[in-house]
Amino acid sequence: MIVIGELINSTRKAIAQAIEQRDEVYLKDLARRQVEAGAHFIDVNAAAGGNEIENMQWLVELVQEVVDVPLCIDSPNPAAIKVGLELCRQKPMINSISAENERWEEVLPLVKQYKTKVIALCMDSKGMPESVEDRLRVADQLVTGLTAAGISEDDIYLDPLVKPLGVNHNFGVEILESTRALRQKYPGVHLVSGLSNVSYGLPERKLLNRVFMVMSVAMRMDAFILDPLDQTIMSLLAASRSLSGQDEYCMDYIAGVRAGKIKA
Ligand code: THG
Repeated sequence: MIVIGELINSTRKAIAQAIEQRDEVYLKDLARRQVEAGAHFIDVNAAAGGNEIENMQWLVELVQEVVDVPLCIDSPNPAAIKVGLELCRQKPMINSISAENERWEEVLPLVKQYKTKVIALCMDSKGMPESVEDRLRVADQLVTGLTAAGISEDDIYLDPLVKPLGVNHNFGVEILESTRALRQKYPGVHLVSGLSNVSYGLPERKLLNRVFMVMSVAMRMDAFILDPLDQTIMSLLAASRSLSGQDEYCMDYIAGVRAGKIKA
């Protein structure tokens, strides 16, 4: 199970402000705490406000001063992704490529040049996926294209693109069914989602995010972009991992409980 810590994202007001003010203490602390809480990658997004290129460079260096985990370089702008990758000390992940023509053409060369892992969004030039079938069709283009370009399945993280349940009551089921179908079709690729989109606009969002994570693990999703400082979601993730056959003799679960990291 792979955890991508989502908190250093400039779409959050506190982060945009901290980047703007060059608040090293706050941002370093957030990086450190996410890793201590169990994040395997730190997502770094500096896209909001101006000077994205400069901000990305500053942020990537800053985060690497305090943590040893690889980064997930998150930007709509390929030029910003490139400067971020250039500074990474460990094999990074790109967030993200998609089957949109321009995005594909601009990001694929970066995946190849920097030998990165990559999140591949199940969307194409027609826009967001509207059904399970849309996701399967686009996923096929993505996996075929990426593997043809020499990218190994282990470096591909398909993202079915979670949409808000508050907009349509079927959006949760659509993702769960997509996840199951994608796993069946591509046993060797990773499946990732940004959980918090599901709860957008609804009350008690953490409750929905947590339960959706557990349901997604049951469908064999194996990576999540989430808030690792939510101890409850991290405990549920560990329990879900054991319950879905990924923790022999429940060794990791038992060790986590003994260490005080996993709590009911
Ligand atoms: N897939 C991929 N990347 C993604 C997403 C995805 N990146 C963005 C997003 N979805 C996941 N990342 C975050 C980061 C922070 C927050 C939510 C998702 C967050 N939001 C606050 C909230 O939800 O209450 C609001 C902002 C604030 O704090 O000001 O913290 O699906 N590939």
